[in-house]
Amino acid sequence: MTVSEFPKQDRHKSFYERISKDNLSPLWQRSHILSPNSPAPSVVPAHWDYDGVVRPHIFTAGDIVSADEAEGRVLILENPGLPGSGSVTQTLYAGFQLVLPGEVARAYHHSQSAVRFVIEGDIAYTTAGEERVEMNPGDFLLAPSWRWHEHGNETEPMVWLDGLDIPIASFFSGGFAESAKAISQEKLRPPCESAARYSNNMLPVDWKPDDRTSPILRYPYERSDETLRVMSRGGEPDACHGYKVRFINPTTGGAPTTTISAFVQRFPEKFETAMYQSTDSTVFTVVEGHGQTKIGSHRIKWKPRDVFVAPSWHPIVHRCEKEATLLSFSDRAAQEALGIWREARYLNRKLV
Ligand code: GTQ
Repeated sequence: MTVSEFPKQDRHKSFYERISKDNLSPLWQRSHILSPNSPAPSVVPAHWDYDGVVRPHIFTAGDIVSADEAEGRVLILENPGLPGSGSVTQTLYAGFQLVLPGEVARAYHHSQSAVRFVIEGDIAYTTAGEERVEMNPGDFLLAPSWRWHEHGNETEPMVWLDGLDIPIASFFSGGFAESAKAISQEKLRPPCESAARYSNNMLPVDWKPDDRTSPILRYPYERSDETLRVMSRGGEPDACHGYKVRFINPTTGGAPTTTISAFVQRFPEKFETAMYQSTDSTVFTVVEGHGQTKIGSHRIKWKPRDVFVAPSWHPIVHRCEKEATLLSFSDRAAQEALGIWREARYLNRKLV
């Protein structure tokens, strides 16, 4: 019996079986993978309650493993929609890192870029490249690709949220890391030198960047707070975002790293945002205030130091009673560089 003599169903099936042995597959059976009507992420909305859940766990980790033993005492935030992946979104990794007083977390560099938001603790420090910077709650910090970095702490326990583009580097099979002997602290430039060199509306006269990442390693919360205070005194909040700014590489005006964008936003008292969606899945952390965010059909109630995730293209509505401030990061920089990023704004539930 030849294939054309089989009943139609069987004829298709036997054809598919035959071509699969030759590593071929019919697109017409799988066109949804190429052209879904809108993004269909596996990432799901998720929430980490810091004080009630994460804090007790990470301090237990502090009791049972040393920073050396753990090579960085970090609890990974794994998205429940991506079990086993070690990823918080399809493209980003996030982890809570605890550094206890007297500890130094190993010196390290890697092709992946890291951003950090300080969640709790008094002054700790991190070095990246040639500079040592202080870390305080609400600060946004960078460890750009291939810059050596280590973290140390002299006062009280500090916890920060790490955000890295590990899944992006893995996707391109471009993940490399090396560890080093301790960074010699004496050779480092004094703290905040890079802020004076590169973010005072001036640049050293013949300075040329090595890459597209920001030479600024610390964006202190006092500066973010000042900007948001001035903006909220002087104008109306954006319907979808409240008062929102993006952290930039001041030498280009672009995102601080080539892959990760980071933001801080403030909602005035009793504010409810208009519905918004964008293709970048976003990780939020709460600096101040209580509120809730509707993400698709999920409702997440948040408070200071919590972390939550809004997946790509899920409609988002934030609401708060008292004034609230959120930090966030996403892969928008990578998507914009690749021409993929898209957003939609709605007023009174109508696309505008
Ligand atoms: O600080 O370089 O949470 O390499 C995970 C991997 C932090 C870091 C993490 C890392 C780092």
